[in-house]
Amino acid sequence: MKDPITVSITGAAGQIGYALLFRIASGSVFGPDQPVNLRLIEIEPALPALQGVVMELDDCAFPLLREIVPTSDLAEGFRGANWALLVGSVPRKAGMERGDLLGINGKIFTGQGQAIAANAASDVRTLVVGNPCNTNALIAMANAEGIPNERFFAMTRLDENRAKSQLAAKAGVHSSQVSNLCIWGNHSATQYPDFVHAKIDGKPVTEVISDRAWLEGEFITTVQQRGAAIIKARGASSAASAANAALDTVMALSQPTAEGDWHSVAVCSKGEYGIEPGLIASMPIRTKADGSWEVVEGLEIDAFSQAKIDATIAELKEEREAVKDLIPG
Ligand code: NAX
Repeated sequence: MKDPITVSITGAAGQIGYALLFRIASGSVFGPDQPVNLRLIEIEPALPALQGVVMELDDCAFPLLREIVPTSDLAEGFRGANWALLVGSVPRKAGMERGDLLGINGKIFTGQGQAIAANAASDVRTLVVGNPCNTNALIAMANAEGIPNERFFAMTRLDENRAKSQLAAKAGVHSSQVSNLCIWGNHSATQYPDFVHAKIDGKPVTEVISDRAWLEGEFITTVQQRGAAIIKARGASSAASAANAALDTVMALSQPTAEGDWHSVAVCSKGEYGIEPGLIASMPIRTKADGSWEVVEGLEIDAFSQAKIDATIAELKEEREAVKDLIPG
């Protein structure tokens, strides 16, 4: 049996946490021979609810689950973490401006970045799910001295999965036949789901779906607004699909990407595609056999796509400006 892997999860008593933990503990993420330790981090008022989740984890008697540590202490919560999944954050409430939310949540991620740097395992990788996830990841990264920038990620996989599902439905195929779907930029309503490079059964989507007006219009807005549509229908924000996408991201970053394909995740730009270095922006990513990753370079960006990418990158710059006091140096 392998040594256990340690996964720290913030917001573990929340709805995404509830949909995440049991799949990790069951072995369906890290494999049937990989024992797991869970370190579950919550704010103090949520510790009783978290205790209930721990009781349920106990009641599953998962063979691979070694240790469960529920805590509100960040040092204890991130101790020895190989993966840190930062899900917890404060939801936007009525009357709150976007800038207020950035400020409130930003403060959470300075402390978490510092605690990860001080306590996690030397190979720790951090995936931020809590919104605004790109900018929260930027803050955590900037405050995690000594951890390489390439180990910080923000989740856009839910957007990728949503886009694949929309394209598949329009083309009358299964979503598994859609590949090379890149979400560019911010996980927000400005994101650009790139249909130009996406493929269906290896053919450009634009050859399979001739309705260009739909691709440039309804397709993009449906993906951008899908979160709001789920809230309207369900009365609560996406949870199971978000948890599923977080686990898809962890798995996509843990195993080599299929030849010729890529996956979407927001990473720290080094200037690829003219995106300002240092921003956490979603791009097409390939995971290599040695476990490292690279941005897929050399894609030709047409004028339509460039305008969309410029808009979402401009928003990321505005967000960074709004939290500049939380970014050291
Ligand atoms: P919930 O409100 O159900 O759960 C959040 C949990 O985080 C709560 O239990 C709360 O006590 C905890 N929390 C708050 N501050 C914390 C802190 N400082 N440390 C530790 N825990 C803390 O929200 P849920 O539906 O689970 O969503 C979590 C986050 O995911 C939200 O920010 C949400 O906006 C974001 N999402 C991100 C998505 C993405 O694609 N990147 C999609 C889904 C989701 O909307």
